[in-house]
Amino acid sequence: MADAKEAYISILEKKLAELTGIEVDQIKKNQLANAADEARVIREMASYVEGIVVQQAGVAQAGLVSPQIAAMFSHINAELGEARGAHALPPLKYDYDALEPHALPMIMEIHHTKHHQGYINNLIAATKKLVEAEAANDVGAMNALLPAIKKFNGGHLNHTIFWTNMAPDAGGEPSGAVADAINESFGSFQSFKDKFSAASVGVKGSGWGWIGYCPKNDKLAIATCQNQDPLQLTHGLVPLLGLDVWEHAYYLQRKNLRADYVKAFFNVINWSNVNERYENARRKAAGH
Ligand code: MN3
Repeated sequence: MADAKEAYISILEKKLAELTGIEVDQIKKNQLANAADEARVIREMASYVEGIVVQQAGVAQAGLVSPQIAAMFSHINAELGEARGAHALPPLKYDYDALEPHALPMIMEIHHTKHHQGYINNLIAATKKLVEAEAANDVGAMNALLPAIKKFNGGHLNHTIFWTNMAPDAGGEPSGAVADAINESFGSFQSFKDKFSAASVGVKGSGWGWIGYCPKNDKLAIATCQNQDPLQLTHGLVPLLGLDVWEHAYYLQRKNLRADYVKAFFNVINWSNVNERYENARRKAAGH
């Protein structure tokens, strides 16, 4: 079993060298440096959570605890039906090799089972600390957890949406209500594609490109978020389509060429999922 896996990896490495023209050792070195940096950030946030000391402080009063905390758990609940603290890795609806050649199976597997799972593990730890802080009525500790919950809850929600936004034998142009909304909001599909691609390629450092639905004006908008900041909390838009532009999503296959990765994403967009999300968001905004 281990031998088969090694052989498989070595074939992938050869393919990678052919595709990119770069020696696998160099790719590995760069990738390891990126992964180490990401791991360091996550470790720092995890020890930040561990370091929050819950005390018997003042009694929690309404309006003092950030409403963003409850909002984030309600968004997770709406997406996955998960109660606060009971979070698990949602299985993909396709195999890890199903999105080839647009995403390497190795990237899909690591991204799903290591990165996404990592956010879930840390979210559970942060939630435990939150329960402890609530029991002690420690408003300071509750609010101190906000950045950690934002990162890990956002990481869980963003990836969950992202996996459903892709499918094998997908891509092309949208149809249904969301196609009309795209034409209305951006002029044409091509104009939307250009704007979404430019915004996603242009995210500084790690983050996400999104199309969201604005319940206030009943229109679509393109927005970007840093790190794992959730779209709804940051911009007030309901997420319909998200693109992960963290290097862990593409580096192994495309090195630093984020624009190529964004271009390839259009071949796997699951427009029927995006349309379903659009119709649900609209229904909810209309109050039925
Ligand atoms: Mn990711």
